[in-house]
Amino acid sequence: MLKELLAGRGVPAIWDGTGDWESRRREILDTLLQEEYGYLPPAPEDLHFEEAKEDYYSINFCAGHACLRRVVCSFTLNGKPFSFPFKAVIPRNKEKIPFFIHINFTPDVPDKYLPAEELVDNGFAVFSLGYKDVTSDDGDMTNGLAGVLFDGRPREASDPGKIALWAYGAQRVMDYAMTLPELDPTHSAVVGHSRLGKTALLCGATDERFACAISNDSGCCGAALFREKEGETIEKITNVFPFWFCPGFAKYRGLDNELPFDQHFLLAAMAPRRVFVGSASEDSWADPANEFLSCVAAGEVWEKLCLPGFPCEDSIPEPTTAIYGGRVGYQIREGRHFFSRQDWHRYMEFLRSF
Ligand code: GTR
Repeated sequence: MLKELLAGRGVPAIWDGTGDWESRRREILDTLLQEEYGYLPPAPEDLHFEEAKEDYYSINFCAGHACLRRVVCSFTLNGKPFSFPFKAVIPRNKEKIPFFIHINFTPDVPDKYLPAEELVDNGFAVFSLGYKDVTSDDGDMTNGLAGVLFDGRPREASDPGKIALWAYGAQRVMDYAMTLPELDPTHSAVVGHSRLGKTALLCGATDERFACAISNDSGCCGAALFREKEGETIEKITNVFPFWFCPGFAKYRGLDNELPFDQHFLLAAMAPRRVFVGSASEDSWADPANEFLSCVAAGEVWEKLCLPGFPCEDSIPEPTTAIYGGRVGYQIREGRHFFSRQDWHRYMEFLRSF
């Protein structure tokens, strides 16, 4: 029934299972970067990290069960220097620590969207990046990473929007995480809420070091299929937030039901790695049903790779449901657009499930 529903809506097939998945993966990623998000900047030069000295606050963080590290990342891009801060919360005296790289609205740790102590108590490390420390959330392309990259020139059709730049920042945090031997990169996830859920999916899709990408209530241009979507559409999102995307994306306004790709391409770009999508029952602007259907459509790729894809029933789930056991996972909780403790527990559960 769900497969027929998707076919009836004209959701494009991702892969026929012939040839090499990795080259097809690169093709679908290329489509998404060229048409929607813009290409991420090239690799940084002279990348280095500076850790602030521990103080009373950082030593006693989480009753001393974890250290809170304030780190500054610096590099050269486009011949110009750039730096941004982030925070790391790492359980003490542990090995093979699973971890999240959290792209957040504020640099604060803890934060309403980041129950850091609870993650530590469950054995997880978390890195948190305040997205505006990478570049502002508006059409100003002269500050932060955007300023360094564009240097005052106008953006071209496939130049990155802000989502791609925030994703690039989170990849630099991963560069730092990879230097810490106590962490377990096979249980690493990039995670974000809403616009930063869109960012987390793009970040994971374009960087194979992330074992998994997790989006919370990411909706339009995140996990949700455009076709027959409730709430936000391409026209609505590009009217208010044109700067999140590449300039060329505006040509798809009004074409949500016809465009040559859809958001299941973004989920599938994680294959053969893992992806987890979270929805909230009252978040009709994001459209939980279309976030779920996107997982159904993407799951086929893993099945064609002879891996467990998306093990769901043949119907749209009621809240509260969580689907584990495949390389694509999904959960819907009751309530509104928010990154809740309950959501975090589901994501920790997913990372524990493999
Ligand atoms: C809304 C936007 C959504 C979502 C949300 C958020 O205004 O329309 O796509 O990203 O913001 O980030 O909180």
